[in-house]
This record gives sequence, structure tokens and C-alpha cells, in this order.
Amino acid sequence: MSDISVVVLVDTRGPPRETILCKREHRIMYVDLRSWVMVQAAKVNDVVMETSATVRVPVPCTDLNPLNLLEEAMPRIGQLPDGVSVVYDAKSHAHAFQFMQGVADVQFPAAQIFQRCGYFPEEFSIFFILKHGRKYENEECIVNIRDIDRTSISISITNSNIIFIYDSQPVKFRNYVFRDNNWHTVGFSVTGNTVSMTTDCLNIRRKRLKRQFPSFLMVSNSTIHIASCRSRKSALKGMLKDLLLIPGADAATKACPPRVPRHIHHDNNLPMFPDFGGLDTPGPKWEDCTWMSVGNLAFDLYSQSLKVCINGIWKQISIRLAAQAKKKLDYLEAYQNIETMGPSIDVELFSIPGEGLFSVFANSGGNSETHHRKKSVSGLYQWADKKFRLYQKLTTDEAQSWCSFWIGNQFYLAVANYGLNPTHGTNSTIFRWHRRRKKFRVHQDILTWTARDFEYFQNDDDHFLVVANHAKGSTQEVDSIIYKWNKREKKFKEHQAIPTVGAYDWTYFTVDSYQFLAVAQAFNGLSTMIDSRIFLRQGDQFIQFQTMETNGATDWEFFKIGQEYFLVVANAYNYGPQNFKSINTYRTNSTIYKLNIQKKVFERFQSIATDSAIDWEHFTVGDNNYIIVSNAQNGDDEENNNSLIYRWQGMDKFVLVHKMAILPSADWEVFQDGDDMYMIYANPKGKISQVLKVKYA
Ligand SMILES: *[C@@H]1O[C@H](CO)[C@@H](O)[C@H](O)[C@H]1NC(C)=O
Ligand SMILES: *[C@@H]1O[C@H](CO)[C@@H](O)[C@H](O)[C@H]1NC(C)=O
Ligand SMILES: *[C@@H]1O[C@H](CO)[C@@H](O)[C@H](O)[C@H]1NC(C)=O
Ligand SMILES: *[C@@H]1O[C@H](CO)[C@@H](O)[C@H](O)[C@H]1NC(C)=O
Ligand SMILES: [Ca+2]
Repeated sequence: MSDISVVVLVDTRGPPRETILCKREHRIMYVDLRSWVMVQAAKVNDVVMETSATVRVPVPCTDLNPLNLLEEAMPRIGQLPDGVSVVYDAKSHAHAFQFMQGVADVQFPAAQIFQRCGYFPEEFSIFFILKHGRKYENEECIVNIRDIDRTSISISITNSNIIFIYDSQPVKFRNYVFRDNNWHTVGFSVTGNTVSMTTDCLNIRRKRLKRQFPSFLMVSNSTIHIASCRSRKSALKGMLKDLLLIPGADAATKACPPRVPRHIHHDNNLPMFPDFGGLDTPGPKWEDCTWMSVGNLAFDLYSQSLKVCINGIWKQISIRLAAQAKKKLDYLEAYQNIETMGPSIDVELFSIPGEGLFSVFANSGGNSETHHRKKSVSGLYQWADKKFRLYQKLTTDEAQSWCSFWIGNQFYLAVANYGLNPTHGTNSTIFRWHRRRKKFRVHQDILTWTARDFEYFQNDDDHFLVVANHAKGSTQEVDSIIYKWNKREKKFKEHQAIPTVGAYDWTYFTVDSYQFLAVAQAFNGLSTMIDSRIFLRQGDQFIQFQTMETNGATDWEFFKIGQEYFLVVANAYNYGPQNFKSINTYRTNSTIYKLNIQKKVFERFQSIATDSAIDWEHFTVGDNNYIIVSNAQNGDDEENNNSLIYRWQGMDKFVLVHKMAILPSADWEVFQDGDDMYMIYANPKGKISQVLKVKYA
């Protein structure tokens, strides 16, 4: 694509569909928007043209929480739509929505739930719990997500089939379940080229789904219709209890209990399940389930958990994202050693739809300062079978930091290269994911000055990348640059230069609608005790908002707990007149600041003694908030080999809860795979970095 300039966009009225037009020299050709592959040439006269250079392509939805679409569609206050009532089904003790003949159109815009993204998740599950007994006169619709001329997702029922539609293509399953006027749960899960239907947790049927993958199903301009869907004729006439959209294709496997033999003998002494904890959580009380309703599922939005009725008991099941509200971190165990291309100062995690999770390390070293040195490489690893495996080697030059981002439907990785030439500068590189080759390729080089960090941020339709330039020649005073994505050229261009001193890290964050950039400044040539600065966006420029004194600052971490906003600085080094004997230079106090919203200022909240802290990472386990600090150098005494974890304890502030004697660590990240939670860190002193696994209390 890089050699084609997008100058003509046909038909800007409808939602962007499969094709847009591009012009190269004097030929006009169709381009497949979803893969940027040219598909065919066309004559100029075939189309009505509108000149517009903008192609708006939103990002995939990767951070959705489980949702009950039925709750979203029903008014919270006031009248229910005509033809809808809330009923109580005495036989199975369940409340549900009853849909009758002549039901009004129950609908809401998809943008209500897809707020920050425009593509339907590539992998997802939809569950519904329905009671339906009568014969079906027509096709009756459960849910339908569509825009003017296309159905993205739809589920409907006829006498003989349950029909699942994806991107206008129907997949039919035989309807064995909805015949007996009892409650039944049906779940559809979509992953890769498969759609599976699970009924009452007992039967699973899989069918092939013909689609491009990832398929980038645009839903930002769609409407979600429930029960009534297209016309009155196809309206549902039954009781619908829940209609759940759950990101991830494995909700059924997780939610359904292991199969229970049918002939099991039940008596009235109900077995108690040890983890039967759902009833005392706040929120609605759950109806009893009965022997009749084995396998039924219910979703409790308050405790964010799925419940399944087994042997007459609602059993709480945790699912991805929603999981583990009550869990606490107990301890960590070593899980995997990753052999890296060199010492690693940073690790970045990201996922690509259809390819899964990746980690990329910023590797340095291996090069002596000779004139004929080879460029170093950094390693990209893919998470496969619960291990990270080397996937691609990327050319870097004393890499310091990675950052990843989407622009439209393209995925990019940018590396900040320190290089070995502060006088002439070093290129830092932006790589682009090549979807067909399944590899990263160089997209753009940017000249930087001993770059320490890249930070990406987005504002509406504009994309920015800011570099922390650390030093130029022998001075630490050098501009750090904010680059802005130029849509026409598909390149980053300089947007704003900010004078910085020994800049080490940029962190972007927002509070309400205000946008901030914090820069950590480490050294001015004489002392590490200097100011770091926070900038606020006004118009299209960032202006200074606040300064705070830091000591060899290398990292800012921003996080929110409840309604409070925190910023914590990693102070790495204590050098200068304030420590003229250079004693314990690694020992510093790192400070946590809290935003005072009234005064509009970050105030000192807590100081924590650290040993060469160069990274803070905030994470949560269940409802608990933690911050972990790396201790990279470990001083000269071998006693301080510890990375430390602090837990938020309200009035007690952050309290030390774990000490881990592990390898030196420079950067921490946290990730989740199903119910399992892992931590990964980069080792700046050796070629082994590590994955740790969280054990829950
Ligand atoms: C969204 O849909 C409405 C009609 O439902 C249409 O008028 C509008 O132009 C569409 N917008 C886009 C961006 O496609
Ligand atoms: C940086 O990259 C550009 C374009 O790839 C190249 O022309 C230039 O020589 C490079 N500069 C350095 C210092 O490597
Ligand atoms: C850190 O703070 C403590 C308590 O305020 C103080 O005693 C100590 O000297 C400080 N350490 C450094 C290196 O500034
Ligand atoms: C600290 O870490 C170093 C490097 O991994 C190791 O050689 C040393 O044994 C550790 N010391 C302690 C006290 O654990
Ligand atoms: Ca960090």
C-alpha cells in the first residue's frame, strides 16, 4: 500500500464497505478495505466520485466486557416497549421478558456498546436463555445486528432450524431444543473458521464458517435489534431471560460444567459446592434452579460472573475479564525462562486478532563500539501452548523500548533505538504487521537522539507518537518530538518539539476529557535531582501543567483506583551535589502522587524507598490493586535482589506484600490467559527473562 496514495474515496455516504477507490498515476482501482489488497481495476467512468482523502477505519474491539444485550435494549426507567412484559415463571422460579404478538421494535445503536472501536470482536460467544413451546409460524428472530444493507450477526429460530448469520451468511443447526416449553440455553461461539452451538451445556455442534479472518466486521453504524428484528412477522413469541455477548470464543467451555452422567442418583440432600459463593454478593438474588433446568445459565452483571444450574444449584463460574472479583494474589511461581537476543530493558505485550498474544523484547548489547559493528536484533515471541516461542527477529540498534498501536486496521510496532552515536543520531523504526506474510516489516525510520522511549496516543481520528530523546552529543538538552500521523502519506511527521533534559520516558493519560503527557527527566549532566514535567493539551499543542522534583526519573505510571487518579515515578539514581560522596547511588525514594481535582494539581501522596527502580507497573487481581517495582541493578550488595509488590489498602495506602528474589528486572507486564494470570519481566543484565505465574489465594 505504501506506494499508492489514497486520493479518491467513492461514496462516502454509506458505511465503508469492502471497497474503496484508490488512484495510482491515472489508473483507478478497487482496494479491499479489509486487507488493503488490490482486487481489480475499474474504469474511471464507472463510478461517481467524491474527492476525499480521508479513510476512516476504526480499531477492532479488543477490550469489551461481557454484556447483557437485553438489559442494554430495555429502558431502565419508564415503560417497557409495546408487546414486552416482565413475567415470573413459577415453575422454574425465573424472571424473564415475555415477547408477544405485535411487539414494538426493540433496538439500540451498536455504538452504545462499541464506543471506542468499530469492528465486531473476531472471537466471541453469544448466549441466550429462552423458553418457547409453540409451533413457529415463521422464522422468529432473537437478535439481529445490521446496518442499512447488511446483516453482521443474527440468530433466529424456525420449526426445524436455529439459524446463525455471520456477515450475511447463514449457518443452520437443527432445532432439537425449543420444542418442549422449557427453559433452554443456547450458546454460539465463533473462532477462526468455526462456529459452534452449545445447547444446555450438553451438546456441542460445530460448523464451518466461511469468512476472511480477521474479518473486520464493521458495526459502528449498525443497530442491534432484539426479538422484533426485521418485520412484525418474524417477531419472537416467547420468554427471553438473557442475551449475552461475551468476548472470547471459549465462554461455553468455561461456563459449562464437566458432563454429568445422566443416570446419577439425586436425593434431597443437595450436595454443597465449596465455591458456591454467588448468593451473598451484592446485586440481585438469583432464582433457584431446579432439577428441570440442568445446564441453564444465568449471568450476574453485578458480580460479573456466569452462573450455571447444576443439580439444582446455581454454581458460579468465572469467565475471562469478568472473572475472579474475590481473588487475591497469593504468590508467584517461576513459569518460563525466555532466552533473549541480549540483555533486555523493556518488554511489550500485544495481541493481533487471529494470531494471538505476542511479547517483544528491547535487546541491547552484543556490540562493542567498533566501526564495523553489526546492528543488534530484538526478539519477538508468540504465546503458543502456554509458552512464549521465538517468532521473528527484528533489527534494532541498542533498543530501549517498544510500543504498539493500531491505525485503522493496520497494526504497528515502534522501537526507540538508543544507538551508539549520540553525535549523529540513530534511526528508530516503526514496523508494520504484514497480514499475508504474518511478519513485521519496516515501515518508517525516524532520526532520534539516544532515544529512550516511544509513547503512542490517539485523539479522535489523529494518531501521535512521541519520542523521548535523551541526549545529543555531550548535552542532555535536546528536543523531544511529538509526531503526528499523516493520513495521505501514511507516515509520522513532526508536529511539536518539546525541549527536554535527559528525557527517559513519556506517559500519556487522560482525566475526564483532559489529555496529559508526563515526561520523566533523569539527568542534566550534573545532577539527577531535577524536575520532571507534566504537560496538558490545549488545542493541538501540549503546554506545561506541573513540574515535580525527581531523582534520576526513568518511568511514570498512571493508574486509577475507584475515582482517584495516581501517578508514580520511578527514581532510579541519586547522583550529584546532594550525594557528593556517591553513596548508595541506587537507593532513592520513589514518589506516588495523587491528583487533587479541585486544585488541579498532583500532590505528593506516599514515598517508597526503592533500589534502582526503573519501572512501575499497576495491575489488578480481582478487586485488588497492586503496583510492582523493578529493581534493576540490585546495588552492589547482593541482598537487594528483590522486586517488590505493594497492595492498595485504602487508609494504609500502598503496603508491601511480596518480595521476590529474582533476576534483575527492568520492566514488568501482566497478562491473562483464560483464568490464568502471568507476569513477565525483562532482565537488563542477562539473556534470560522470565514469565511468572500468579497463584491465587
Ligand atoms: C449511518 O447510517 C445512517 C442511516 O442509518 C446513514 O444516514 C448514515 O449516513 C450512516 N453513516 C455512515 C458513516 O455510514
Ligand atoms: C535513517 O533512515 C533513512 C531512511 O531509511 C536513511 O536515509 C538514513 O541514512 C538513516 N540514518 C541513519 C543515521 O541511519
Ligand atoms: C528517603 O526518605 C526517608 C524518609 O523521609 C529519608 O530518611 C531518606 O533519607 C530518603 N532517602 C533518600 C535517598 O533521599
Ligand atoms: C542476586 O542476583 C544475582 C544475579 O542473578 C545472583 O547471582 C545472586 O545470587 C542473587 N543474590 C541473592 C542474595 O539472591
Ligand atoms: Ca511502566
